[in-house]
Amino acid sequence: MIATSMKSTWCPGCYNFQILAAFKRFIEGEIANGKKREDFAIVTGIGCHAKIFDYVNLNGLNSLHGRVLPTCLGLKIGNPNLTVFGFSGDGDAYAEGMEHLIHTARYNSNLTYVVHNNQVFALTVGQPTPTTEIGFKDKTTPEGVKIHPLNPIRLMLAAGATFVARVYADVKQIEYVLKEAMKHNGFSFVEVIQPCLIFHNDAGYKEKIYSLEEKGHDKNNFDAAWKKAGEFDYNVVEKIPTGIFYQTKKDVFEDQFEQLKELKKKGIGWKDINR
Ligand SMILES: Cc1ncc(C[n+]2csc(CCOP(=O)(O)OP(=O)(O)O)c2C)c(N)n1
Repeated sequence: MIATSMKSTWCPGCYNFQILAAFKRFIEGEIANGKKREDFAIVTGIGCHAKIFDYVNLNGLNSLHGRVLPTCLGLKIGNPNLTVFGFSGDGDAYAEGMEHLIHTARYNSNLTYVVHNNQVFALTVGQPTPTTEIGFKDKTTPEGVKIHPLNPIRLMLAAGATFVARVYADVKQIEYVLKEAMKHNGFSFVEVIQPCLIFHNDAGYKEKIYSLEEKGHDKNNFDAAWKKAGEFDYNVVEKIPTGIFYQTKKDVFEDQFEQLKELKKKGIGWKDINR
């Protein structure tokens, strides 16, 4: 069973439930196709998103705020054969964890990073993050946000990420992109637009979503990806492209060190580690 018996403490109707459902379906599918639970590891940061750790029966670490990616990297160095998934909120990924995000994209370690982007620090009751729109008000920012938000898709393209995707919090879309991300040999960045029903008004986002694939976007074309990434600046919501913006091949971190290559060949598993 991939589900745990933990009672969920997410708000009723939270879109994190969609991410959890998609991830569980994806893992169950992989297990049905012959993978073992022990082949996977998950790492989470701190925040509402991080509770996914309690609801999925897989090995891993509920780590520190902003430190998901170095923890994922550590797991890959310890056992390069593990299939590793990291989960962060937008605060976790783009504020506290920003330096790790850039360098992990640059390293191109073979792992998948899922960012639950609700455009607020939700667990600490709704402070603005680097992707909050101008004018957003809360108790810490009574005059409203004045600084233009960051565009994480463009950031990832610029940092050299080899798989860059954004999806809406829809179970089918997430499951599809997780499968593609897992097949990809390198760092896969997957942002999920995850409306926060309590602290961020995302009304109307769903109507602005469109699929890059359906519009014939060429995911191997960097310039086309850059252009598409500019269509939604996280500030003004006119249209939100979703799907795989960019995918390319580049040397993978784990394949560039003799010791890691040897570990990979040996195929170490939990048996060897527990000895
Ligand atoms: C180093 C550090 N700074 C701040 C905090 C306080 N803190 C706990 S959860 C949280 C907000 C998390 O927001 P986000 O990463 O966007 O995740 P969400 O709750 O929205 O899913 C913060 C700031 C912390 N635990 N550790």
